[in-house]
Amino acid sequence: MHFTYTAERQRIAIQKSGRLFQASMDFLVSRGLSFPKNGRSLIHPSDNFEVDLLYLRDDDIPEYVSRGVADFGIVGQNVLAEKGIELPVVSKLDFGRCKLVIAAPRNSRIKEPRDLQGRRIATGYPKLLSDFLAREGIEASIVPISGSAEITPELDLADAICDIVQTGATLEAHDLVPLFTLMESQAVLISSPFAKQAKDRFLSEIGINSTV
Ligand code: PRT
Ligand code: ZN
Repeated sequence: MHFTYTAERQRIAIQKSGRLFQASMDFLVSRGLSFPKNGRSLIHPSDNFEVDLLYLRDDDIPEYVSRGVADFGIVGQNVLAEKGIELPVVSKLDFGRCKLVIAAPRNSRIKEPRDLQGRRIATGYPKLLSDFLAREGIEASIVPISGSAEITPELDLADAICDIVQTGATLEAHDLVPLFTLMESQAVLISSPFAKQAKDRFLSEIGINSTV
């Protein structure tokens, strides 16, 4: 299938699969958009709006939106902040709530952030962690990983971790204790900096007022 891009046709980037996928779909459906059930190619046209969904890794959503390849995106504030890409936030969406925390093993001597001096911290959020350490004047070694940070202290890859927590069950399961919250996060609707009029028209058609 070939898609002809017109200024009026809106592209919305959402997570292809994972924790935000279903809630993102539910949100769009709640605004009146409908999508035929046939398969999930990477571009999914709506059958009642001039809208295509783009299914992406959540980490790629800010880049696509900042370049105007997608007009809108739904992504966690944690991912947006880690990418360091400044984009207009149309609305907070009140799902995907979580926290980015630093945690250390219960039996470790690390009890507060300054105890991290000279230690190794595993994280999938190296930018947010290094910003925090710089602000606090702490020199620590960041061990960049892309997931499962909770396992790294018991494997002696790191002395502490900086990762997302929701219920706290995963920290608990690995005998880790949260020391400090770097940020609270929820899913947000972000918008590209281009073609503002067409986007505003679309937002008013689906009854969204910018709340941020
Ligand atoms: O494949 P893709 O790159 O798109 O997905 P992903 O694996 O990077 O992300 P995914 O689907 O795990 O999460 C997408 C977004 O959901 C995150 O960026 C957050 O904004 C949000 N979110 C909400 C969470 C959680 N809750 C969450 N609990 N993201 C991850 N977790 C993980 C966390 O990393 C940890 O391993 O769940 C574990 C902790 O959960 P609790 O409940 O045991 O504390
Ligand atoms: Zn991701």
